[in-house]
Amino acid sequence: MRTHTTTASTTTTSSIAAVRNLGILAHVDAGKTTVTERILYLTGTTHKRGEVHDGTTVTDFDPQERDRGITIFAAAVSCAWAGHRINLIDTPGHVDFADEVERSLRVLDGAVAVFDAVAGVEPQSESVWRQAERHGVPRIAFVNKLDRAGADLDAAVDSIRERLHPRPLAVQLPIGAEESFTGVVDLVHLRALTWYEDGAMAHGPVPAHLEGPAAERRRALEEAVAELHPRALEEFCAHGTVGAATLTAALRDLTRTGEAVVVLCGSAYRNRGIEPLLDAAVAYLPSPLDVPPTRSADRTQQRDPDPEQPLTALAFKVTAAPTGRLTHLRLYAGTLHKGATVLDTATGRRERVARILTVLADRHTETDHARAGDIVAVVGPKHTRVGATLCDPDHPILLEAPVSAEPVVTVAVEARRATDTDKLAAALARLAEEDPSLRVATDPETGQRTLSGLGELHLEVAVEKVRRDSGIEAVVGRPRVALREALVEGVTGFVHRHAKQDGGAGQFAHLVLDVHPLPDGAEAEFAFASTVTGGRVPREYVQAVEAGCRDALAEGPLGGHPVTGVAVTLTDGATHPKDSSELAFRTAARLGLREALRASRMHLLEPVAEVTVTVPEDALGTVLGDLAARRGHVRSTDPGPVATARVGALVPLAELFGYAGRLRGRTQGRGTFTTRPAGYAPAPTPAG
Ligand SMILES: Nc1nc2c(ncn2[C@@H]2O[C@H](COP(=O)(O)OP(=O)(O)OP(=O)(O)O)[C@@H](O)[C@H]2O)c(=O)[nH]1
Ligand SMILES: [Mg+2]
Repeated sequence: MRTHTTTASTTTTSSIAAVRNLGILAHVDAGKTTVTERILYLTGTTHKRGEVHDGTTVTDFDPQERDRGITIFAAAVSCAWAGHRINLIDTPGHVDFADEVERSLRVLDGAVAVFDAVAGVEPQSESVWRQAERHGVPRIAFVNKLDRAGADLDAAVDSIRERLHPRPLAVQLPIGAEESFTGVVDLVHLRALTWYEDGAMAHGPVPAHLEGPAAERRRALEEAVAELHPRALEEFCAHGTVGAATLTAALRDLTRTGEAVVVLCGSAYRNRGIEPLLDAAVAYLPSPLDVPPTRSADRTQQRDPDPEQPLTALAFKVTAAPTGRLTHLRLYAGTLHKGATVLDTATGRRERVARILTVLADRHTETDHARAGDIVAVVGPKHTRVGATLCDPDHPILLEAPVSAEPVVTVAVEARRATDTDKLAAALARLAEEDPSLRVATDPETGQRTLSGLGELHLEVAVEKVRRDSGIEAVVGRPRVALREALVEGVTGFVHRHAKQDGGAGQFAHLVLDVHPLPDGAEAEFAFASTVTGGRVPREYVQAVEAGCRDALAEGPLGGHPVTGVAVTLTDGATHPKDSSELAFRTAARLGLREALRASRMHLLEPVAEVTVTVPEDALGTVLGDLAARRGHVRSTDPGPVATARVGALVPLAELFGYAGRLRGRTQGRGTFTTRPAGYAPAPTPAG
């Protein structure tokens, strides 16, 4: 039977249970944007299939995304499938844009993790998987690119089991391989789904040559599910099998609890496997009703996904669009009407929502209201920042804002024409408002303006965006990494007496501090305790001491870098009846800890990255030599797919500037590499 599946995009259902807010997550180039593009085509949202390499996809609409062939900004699109409304966010895979993924995950209820069938689980897939795990976002897996030479579903499933989740459950069996991959056996319904060259799907019986393997795998699936799910187990024990309905229900439960990961497969590029992926997303991933109610940041208030409750929304993205400033919102409770006044809880500012838009990447459709569970964009709010809560002014609530990654790379940026200096500053500030992982500052020593971000590419894209958007040419300095300072060995019983008597009220504070490194792997970067007894230092002053210590940690003795991993204990102190004050204690702590750090043994820390280099086997020696010259520690060398070797190494970020070009040169363009942040490690002490 040949079926052309193009559902009209007008299919809507009013029920929140029929909404799916999904993210597409993966390593660079796994095919997220292509999967998204095919979903939009199949759901009738678009009428042609765009390609990443032609720069014609819906979600990679930024000119830089089109030129570079990668996703940079998370893009939201809405579509309809089988009576469900699907709000989809296509996220970037490159590690420099991980903050976009983080902000998206904050507002998603489920995700599709895409894997390359040749490469299996790649480093950044692992990172985004853990990110999703931290947010409690349930996932299904889509093993893409089954048409590629060397594609292997079983190997990809094994790598998921080894690196991500102990229970991947493949619910499909590919029909044909590589060039001749034409369809899948749906193991839940024991039927074949095959695709014609034009992308139309056909249902049919399981091909005779696959009947045996399909039955075997179905059995294995039933056993695995029965092991995890009581109702499936009951049916399995009573009848010796588990029916399709029970399997589906059990897989849904196991997906939502995170006990198992459903794995599907296909080739987005060749238009194969997308319909069952959509069906699985609808069947297994949660609706806004299936996720826990939203709680305020301080945990004192709770809102259910109910359109009748007071409006509760989170601004997860702010973008400048030709139509004006767009604030992207996830509604957690209540109904938002066009023209409404909302409260930005953190700032206390009221904002008017002039228009509400359903988003299709860079195109929008107006709507007059949005309800709990929806993802929409609004025009009107002028000052709302990323991470702000917008709510009913009569029922204020503050949601937890997404946490932004700390920038690790800094460049000096100067306008090429002196007359552009102010314009450049304004443009950079606007950019940092849209992307909180970018920071603009002024170097106190040189007076130069600096831009900090998560990597070289991040900064390059930012500067290029300013050039394209406002025509301002900038001169960019050499990238520098953000260093930190840490203790090697601290001091005990360090005495600091702060006494100032220069007319008027004096200042007096006497402190005794123990200063030690925090144990490795400690969560916090600073710990403070007081063991002072007998009220020798009143409680308010103890708090002032803690604040003063934090002040001191902003600039370490080695080079004014932030100090991390410090535990301070206030062991004793004394006050003066007239001259002691909170200010005196705060100042004393700041100066005292600064001195104590100078008296301690300290070292510099630099950011390091976990690097995975995939190179042709014959170039392995050169690449290893080069990594060593870059102070890299090679941790693993494994055979990769198709006559390649895969090297895992820990390399200081500072040594990775320009590595892309170098690797291309040394491998005649055949080597690729990916990085991900791996924290900080001791840096060599500068000579002198
Ligand atoms: N052979 C093959 N190539 C594919 C398939 N899906 C995507 N590609 C190609 O892989 C490349 C990367 O695809 P994208 O969709 O941009 O991947 P992405 O995951 O969105 O990449 P980033 O957003 O940059 O992380 C493009 O050249 C696609 O045409 C597939 O199923 N088979
Ligand atoms: Mg993409």
